[in-house]
Amino acid sequence: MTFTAQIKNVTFPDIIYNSSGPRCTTPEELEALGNSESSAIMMKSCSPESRNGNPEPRYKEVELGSINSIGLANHGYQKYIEYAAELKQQFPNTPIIASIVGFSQEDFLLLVEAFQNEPSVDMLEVNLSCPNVVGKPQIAYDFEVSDELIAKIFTVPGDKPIGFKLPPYFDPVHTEMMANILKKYPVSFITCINSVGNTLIIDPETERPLIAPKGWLGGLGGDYVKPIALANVRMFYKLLGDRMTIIWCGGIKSGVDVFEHLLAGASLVQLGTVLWKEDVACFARIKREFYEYMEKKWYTDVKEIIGKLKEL
Ligand code: RRO
Repeated sequence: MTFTAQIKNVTFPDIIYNSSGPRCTTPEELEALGNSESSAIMMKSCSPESRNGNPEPRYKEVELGSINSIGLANHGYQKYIEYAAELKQQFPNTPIIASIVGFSQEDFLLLVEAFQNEPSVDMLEVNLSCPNVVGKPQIAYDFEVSDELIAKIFTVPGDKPIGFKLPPYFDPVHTEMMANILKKYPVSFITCINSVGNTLIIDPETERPLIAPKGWLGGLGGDYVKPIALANVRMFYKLLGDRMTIIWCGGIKSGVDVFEHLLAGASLVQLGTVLWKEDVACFARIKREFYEYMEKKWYTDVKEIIGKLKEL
């Protein structure tokens, strides 16, 4: 069985790892990921300065998924450089990925430069889609601003793969507009999708919303979002699959989910809500289920299924 993946010079020992967000903020959480069957260590999106994030309650689980408004709580990028150096010593064969967010172009450029210069970081995921900072709209919904920012990011020297975490798009015209921007630059990968932003879940017992920040609105993940993520992966695979890796994030909780997303065009997958719910044991379980399903279908290499969704 061959289940590895390659993005530029970065080799992934398997195709399932954590998404930025759940259980990847503290050194202890990052070490637990290194000791798990996650095939990479993705760190929490970081900003130039440390942030406490939004007031509690800011994360809740429900049967079909999760809602969060963490508000980019993180220890500041300098700490994640330190954490990455320590993790690399402990887990030399595991790719370490920095996730970065800025509040201005200058912030993004500072962070890209810092992580490009840090040898223990293998890859950079630039988050253009955080839905939970009050007064800051999701960058990737503004095509002009995104284009200008992405152009600037690729002026920073460095040879580490850079990719972008995108929000869900709900109209193919918008997907195509973003694809046309991404095509202009040496983008190595895109991660589809961030949580579905600004949703509301109500508890009918208490007659209250589940989370407090931002007028009770938060990013939705889990089962709710899987078909949205699938559609985004498929649309971007059709538009960009020949020039960059498509990474799926959004609603995976079983090995069969992984199989479906590979069919749609993803080459790697990230676990979010299920990692929050089950902790790091989810990697071994989902990997085992995926292997079993591949065996049942007589496939031996992920390349046999990536993008191979059959026509109707
Ligand atoms: O920290 C958050 O509230 C958060 C971020 Br940065 C993000 O990109 N996506 C999300 O659902 N939550």
